[in-house]
Amino acid sequence: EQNTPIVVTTWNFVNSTITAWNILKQGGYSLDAIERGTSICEEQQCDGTVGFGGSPDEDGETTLDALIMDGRTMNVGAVGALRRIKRAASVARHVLEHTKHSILVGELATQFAEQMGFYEESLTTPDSKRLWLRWYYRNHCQPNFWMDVTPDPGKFCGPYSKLENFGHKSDNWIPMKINRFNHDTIGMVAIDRKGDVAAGTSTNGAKFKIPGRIGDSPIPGAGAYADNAVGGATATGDGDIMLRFLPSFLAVEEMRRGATPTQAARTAINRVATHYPDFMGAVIALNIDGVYGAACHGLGDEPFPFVVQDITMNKYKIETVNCS
Ligand code: SD4
Repeated sequence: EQNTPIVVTTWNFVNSTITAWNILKQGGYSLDAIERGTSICEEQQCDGTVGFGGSPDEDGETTLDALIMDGRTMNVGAVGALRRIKRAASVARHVLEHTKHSILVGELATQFAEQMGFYEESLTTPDSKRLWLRWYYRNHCQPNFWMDVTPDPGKFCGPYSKLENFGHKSDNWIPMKINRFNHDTIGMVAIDRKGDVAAGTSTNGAKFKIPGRIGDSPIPGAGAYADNAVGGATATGDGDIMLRFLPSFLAVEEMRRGATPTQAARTAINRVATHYPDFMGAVIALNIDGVYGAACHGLGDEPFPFVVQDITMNKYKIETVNCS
């Protein structure tokens, strides 16, 4: 008995799962489920770590990484460090559908998106500006500046003139999220009624990255991978480290060799941990029978949550896996 259609999503991105599920349950295509599911996260700025207005780079700009992979055709579309376009997942889909290429990056990916009819808009929000300002002054000024010093333009070491909306504790200071990663990518794997597997990711990457940095999320085999013959996988976590091991590809290959999804995800995570015991990350794997599993590392006592909905469930289910 197969549990397909099915969709699995990293973290607790419930709305994305519901959106994808609604497509799958009506007999829709897995690639559409992935595109729409990841897009809703971008629109709703899931957790501040997907879409516009999150993870500013060192210059304060938000850029987006996204990937979509079709396990039926083994076609891939991705964008890295996409600037000034909110809908990264859809741009990735356009790379897949309308080009013979796989990955477009930076300003030139923006140009492509515009040619495809997407419009430019700023990805900066008051929140992302405040985040950046806090980081900037912590790193460039007195260490405890944010805690106890009232801003005094004369004393600044940075470009105070840029600081309209300056977010000091006394007005609209927001605490930085310190648990978990400083970034939570959405990664999804879906199988539709026909048995077509698709996978994808979307993220605004790592906070305060060097401009130009892309993570694992837009890299096929790293952020996600799909193959109709086997299943799919997706990864989240310390992208700079994880992409060196192509954990999503590894998980799919492990399943191809007969591993269960849980074992496959564990093998992929362990491969990274062997070399980088302090890394933080998680992998979800799903096989073509609709069996899924996950593994994580470095989240401390916190379990890793992921969301599932398949044909046997009336409602999505949030599952968790312990990291040790
Ligand atoms: C990155 N892997 O850009 C992404 C971020 C992430 O959970 O997955 N966070 O490194």
